[in-house]
Amino acid sequence: MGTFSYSKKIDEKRNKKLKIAIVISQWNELITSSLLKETLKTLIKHGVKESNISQINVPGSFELIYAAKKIGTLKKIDAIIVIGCIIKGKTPHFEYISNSVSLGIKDLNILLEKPVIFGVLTTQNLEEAKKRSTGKTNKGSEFAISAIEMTKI
Ligand code: DLZ
Repeated sequence: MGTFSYSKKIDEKRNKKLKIAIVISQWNELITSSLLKETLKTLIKHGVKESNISQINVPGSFELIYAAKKIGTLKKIDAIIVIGCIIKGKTPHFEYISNSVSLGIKDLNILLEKPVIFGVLTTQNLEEAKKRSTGKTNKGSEFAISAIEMTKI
């Protein structure tokens, strides 16, 4: 599994002004709510004001694309983080949804004038999803730091 470490100096003064939108899928809500919690904690720890973070819930990961596109047309948002969890099941849905979502978010990064961070877990089972959304391996912190860093470009 890949690792992520980011040790650049944190510019809290700068980050105070950032406006971040987070779009959260309600499918596998146990996982996405835990990812969201860690994302929020990390953004705030790095100086982003809670009042500058907006949250939009969508039914499933497929809907992340539309909601991110819509919020992305707002000038006052500096970065968007989409959070979802797609778990492999017995149907081919996993491939269809994960391919569509990753390509859809990639397209938004080309179309929109702001970064869209891909905070979607795609896992073989629930255990794997739990591992990536709890404790020290909670991926939410990576999503938050990626969003902050991308606003510098
Ligand atoms: C339908 C579906 C399935 C089978 N699995 C997931 C999943 O593991 N994770 C997820 O976020 N969403 C899933 N969905 C729902 C779709 O993303 C979407 O909400 C519906 O197909 C309605 O458009």
